[in-house]
Amino acid sequence: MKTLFLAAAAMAALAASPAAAVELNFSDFSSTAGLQLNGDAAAANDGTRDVLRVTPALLGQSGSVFSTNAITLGADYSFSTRFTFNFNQQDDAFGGADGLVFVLQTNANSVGGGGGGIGYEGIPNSLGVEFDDFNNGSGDGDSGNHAGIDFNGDVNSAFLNTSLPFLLSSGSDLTAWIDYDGALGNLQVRLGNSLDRSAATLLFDQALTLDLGGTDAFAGFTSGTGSGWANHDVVSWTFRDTFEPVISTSVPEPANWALLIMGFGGMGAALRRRRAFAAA
Ligand SMILES: [Ca+2]
Ligand SMILES: [Ca+2]
Repeated sequence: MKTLFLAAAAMAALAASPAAAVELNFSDFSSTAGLQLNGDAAAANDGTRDVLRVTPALLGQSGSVFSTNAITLGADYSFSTRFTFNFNQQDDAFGGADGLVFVLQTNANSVGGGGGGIGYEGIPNSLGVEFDDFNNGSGDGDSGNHAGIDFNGDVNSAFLNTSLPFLLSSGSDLTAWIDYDGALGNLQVRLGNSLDRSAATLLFDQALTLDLGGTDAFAGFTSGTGSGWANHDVVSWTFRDTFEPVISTSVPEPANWALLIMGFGGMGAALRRRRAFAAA
């Protein structure tokens, strides 16, 4: 009975939370249905996982991936996204280049260029949030390990964070959360080494009013390599057309309720064990 009550409470909590009208959700990229892959971008297997390789570890590559269809955002452009990424197989001379950019733009599902521009340079009517592991000079804050908020295809970032808590080119998975609350006019970017948003580091908490010149937007990623290179892999990705930060690993499917209920049961058992331990 207690288990049933907890499950009912969890369902009520889910029903009360705001629902995105459009949600792209890729737990992996065994299928890229719904995505337009451009240039050197391709689905790939990294040895254990099916990933979205926006650029491969080769000289002078450029790639982009966008939602095939435009996503109609609200007038205030609110959105939330989370993605896990991995830069690997860096070149020996430069230790990897040039990085990955999350891009929201209103042009087409096929835009994007290469090199130091990280595939983002020259895309008008766009927001780019870049994770850049190659120092191209002052526009990069003279940093080879930084994040930036970019507008309209300009890789000289409007806002920079050169104190990242992790090395982008370490070869380990990192997860980014980008949440734009258009009603408040506030963009937050987080970076963590797990799927726990609450444990991630807040890189940007930036007041800004987004204007993409239209509300039918394509969401996706760009990347580029030059004389230095790496595989720039997106491992998983969720995008929502509302401000609705991705907190949990996923919203449970009906088939997973049994597992969830077992989980609640397990939690109760753990609590009981803890109480017993504390009392001892
Ligand atoms: Ca750079
Ligand atoms: Ca940069």
